[in-house]
Parts: sequence; structure tokens; C-alpha cells
Amino acid sequence: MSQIHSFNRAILRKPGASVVKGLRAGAGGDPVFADVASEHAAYAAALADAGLSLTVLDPLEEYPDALFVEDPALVFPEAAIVLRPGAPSRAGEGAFLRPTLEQLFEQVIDLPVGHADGGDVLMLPDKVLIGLSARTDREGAEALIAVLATIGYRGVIAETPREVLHLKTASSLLDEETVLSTRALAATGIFAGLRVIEVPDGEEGGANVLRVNDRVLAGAHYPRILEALDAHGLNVMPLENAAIAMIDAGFTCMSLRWSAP
Ligand code: CIR
Repeated sequence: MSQIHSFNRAILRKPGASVVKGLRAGAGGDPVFADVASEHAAYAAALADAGLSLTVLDPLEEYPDALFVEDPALVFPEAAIVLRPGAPSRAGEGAFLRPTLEQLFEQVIDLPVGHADGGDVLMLPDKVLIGLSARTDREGAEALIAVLATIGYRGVIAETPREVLHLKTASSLLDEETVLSTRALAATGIFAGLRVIEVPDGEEGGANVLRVNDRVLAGAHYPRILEALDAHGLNVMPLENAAIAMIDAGFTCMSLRWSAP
């Protein structure tokens, strides 16, 4: 099994009723709370079924986007990093994750300056790619590179097309050699040396999938992506995500995953 995707622990946060006011780039309507809650519950069940032991935190009503725990923090077996999310309404989320991270990790490090969202951080076998976006600025990315170096990881800044929310909105690592990427992101050359499976035209919204242990969680409404993942030999678990997609969410952003010793 791919080591980079071997996980046995995850942190999630249940959505609160305020999630219907979550941030979104477009002018779409609000999702229905019950639909977000049931998609989130199915996602949690899928992670548990993949063999992960879950820490599920209570909703934070004052932070509509707080269920997207991957944006205010990064986790590695060695340490957790509390980030500084770039959206002002999300800036306080890290402080609410910190006590849990302190219980579960030997070391918790704060990003000192700038802004960086975990959604812009893509773990590759030989480096950690940090995409610049409306949420992650160069100051934050450079500070993150310095923090990563203290725990033995090499961070590299990637210039990404500006129309996507996060680097991982448009790409996902599938195994040690392969990424799924939108055509526009792949064209930047940031995945040189890796095999790239390009997202079929019209299915760009499904580029964020989550490889976890022996399977990959992917949006149920992207038949050609599902087909491509299957053709690549992956064990594909389609999940409903129409409601969370209304607030620009994918599968990687709803959990922090790591391999605890
Ligand atoms: C936001 O705009 O921050 C949330 N509505 C969605 C965050 C999704 N996170 C991610 O892709 N890493």
C-alpha cells in the first residue's frame, strides 16, 4: 500500500447549523443543513470503514466553515502545525483546534506570520507543495517552508491558476507516482516527474478526491473521474457531496489525517 496514504487517525469537526452560511466563491444559494450533516456523517463513516480511528469535535457555530479542519492546521506523524487561514472569517479557527492537537501530538507549532490554508498544501512523496492563492500568501508560504524544515520536510512554493480556491481544489495525489489534476493546473508544470491523470473537461469540480489507505473517496457526480480512477486500478468509493460542494468543499478538507506510531 502507498505509504504516503497510510493513515490510522483523523480529526473531524461536525458541521453546525451556521454551515449554510459558509463561504463560497460564486453566488450560489445556501445548502440545506440536513444534507450537509448527512454528507458529513457518510464521509466520517467512510473514513472509519477505511480503518481510521476518529476524533470528532463538536460544531463551532460562530465559525460556519469550521468543519473544514484541514485549512487551519496541518498534521504529520512528528508534529502538528497551526496555520493562519487567509479568510478573515476563519482566522480564529486554529485556536479551537489547538487543544485537541496538543493532546494528540508531541509537538504543536504555530505558523508565525502571513496566511496559509491547509487546502493549499499538497503532500507529495519528495516534497510538500504550497500553492499561492487568495488564501495563502507568499509570506505565509515562506514561513511554512521554514516551519516544515524544522520537522524534516521540504516545502516548495507553486504558482497556481488563480481561478481555483485552493491548490487541492484542482489536484489530488493518488499514489506515490500519480496525481489527478485539472488540465489548467497540470499545464503549469508543477507535477513534473509524476504521472498526471487529467480531469476530463466539464468535471473540474470533482478534482479533489481523497486517497486513504486502500481506497479513494470521490464525488459521486463525476462519472468520468470515477471511471479514470477505476481504470488506474484504484478502489473507488463514490460519495454524495452536492451540498458541501455548494460551499466549495471537497473531501480532503473535512479531516486531518495522519499515521500515529
Ligand atoms: C471556504 O471557502 O473556506 C470553505 N467554504 C470551503 C473550504 C474548503 N477547503 C478546502 O478545499 N481545503
